[in-house]
Amino acid sequence: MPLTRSDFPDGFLFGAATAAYQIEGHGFGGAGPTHWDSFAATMGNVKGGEDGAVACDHYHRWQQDLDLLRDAGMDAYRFSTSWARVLPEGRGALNPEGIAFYDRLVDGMLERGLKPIHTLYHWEMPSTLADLGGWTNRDVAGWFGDYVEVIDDAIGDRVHQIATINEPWCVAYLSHFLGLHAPGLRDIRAAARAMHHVLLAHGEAMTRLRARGRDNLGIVLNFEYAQPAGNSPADLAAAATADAIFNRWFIQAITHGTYPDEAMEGFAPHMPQGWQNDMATIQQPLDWLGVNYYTRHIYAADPAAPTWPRTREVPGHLATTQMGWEIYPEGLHHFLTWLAQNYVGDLPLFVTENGMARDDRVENGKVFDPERMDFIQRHLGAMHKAIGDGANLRGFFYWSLLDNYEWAEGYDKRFGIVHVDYQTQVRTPKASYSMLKDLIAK
Ligand code: IFM
Repeated sequence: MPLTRSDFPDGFLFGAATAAYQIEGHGFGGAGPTHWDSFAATMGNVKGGEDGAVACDHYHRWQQDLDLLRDAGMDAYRFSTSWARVLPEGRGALNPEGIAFYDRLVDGMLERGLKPIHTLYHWEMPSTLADLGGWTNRDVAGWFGDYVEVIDDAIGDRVHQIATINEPWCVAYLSHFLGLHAPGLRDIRAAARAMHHVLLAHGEAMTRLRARGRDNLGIVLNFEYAQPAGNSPADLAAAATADAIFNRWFIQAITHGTYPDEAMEGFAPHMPQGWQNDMATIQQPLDWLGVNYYTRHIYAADPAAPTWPRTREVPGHLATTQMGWEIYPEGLHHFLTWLAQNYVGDLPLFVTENGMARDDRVENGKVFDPERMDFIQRHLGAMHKAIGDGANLRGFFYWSLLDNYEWAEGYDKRFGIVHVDYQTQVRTPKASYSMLKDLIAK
């Protein structure tokens, strides 16, 4: 039997998520340039050189988009504010148009009965601060703290829940070690610094928001199941290293004030001086934790690799999404129970992102996406089982409400429960939207 709202505890939140740069249209409303604009303008970084200048034109169509959430019966909406829209130079002068936009947006959510779940940073570092080293510069914690206070002045009285940073692994490792997201660095020293400073900025934001009397504060971490390719000690160690970098680094720092040994094997020589003194700031108590989960990866040892981490990925055999990601709901159950048992105990957890990309087409005015419907049901099954196994899971946000700018993949990959025609900006709710609407109503 497909799961419905009635299978989940009272008060469980159903919602959808988006992020500012991916939907708003960064070219509108006086927003300043970000490192994603320059990354996208650089040959070879983003498919088709596409950027977020227009995206889904949510900046002008936000009322229609909020109506879609309300009409699906959603309880909450996870959105982010763009630092460079609020402060075009990252610091100093405010952009009144940007502040007014977020003010209207939050009021629009409340008018429609949607709880605003606010993410403070979903990846658009203002270019002026990127010029100063962005996440590699220790001062980023203070810059971020100042921005947090400005946006909190504007909307903090009305948001229901606040997340400091979305997916610090992407902010730091994917962007400074693997070079696949802005600023596109492949440098272990930069990566070690970003891995630490992103947490320091989180701690700084938590401290400032607490001092302002805010509660319901958390962070959104992403997790990918790290499966060893075989049973050899070398493959087990390879998977443990990947798990340390991806899954344990951030939560261990926040809850235990330490970094995992397998990751420090590579990063220790490159960490900023005196990093140990920052761990108390990083270890701020959370009110909730956001879990983003999409897939698993399989790791084998790569002893011949000349440099750390000496792991390589091995292809799996499961069905994949348009991103080429294996569909593995068991991993979501694993992380929800593992987090509860090892790191956060009874702390409220939210699945703040989970979803799949599919090559959706509009046919006769409709989009039929049965694979996505199945994906959602299977992952809801994993959440339901995790609750039964003791995880204090309080909500699920589908990624994403709309098809949108999928970063280095451009506009090709469609994650939405609502199709967006980027030529006309026409929105077409997909069959998965109707399925979610039905299951929420029951
Ligand atoms: O689109 C992204 C989002 O910005 C962060 N989490 C993963 C999604 C899919 O790749």
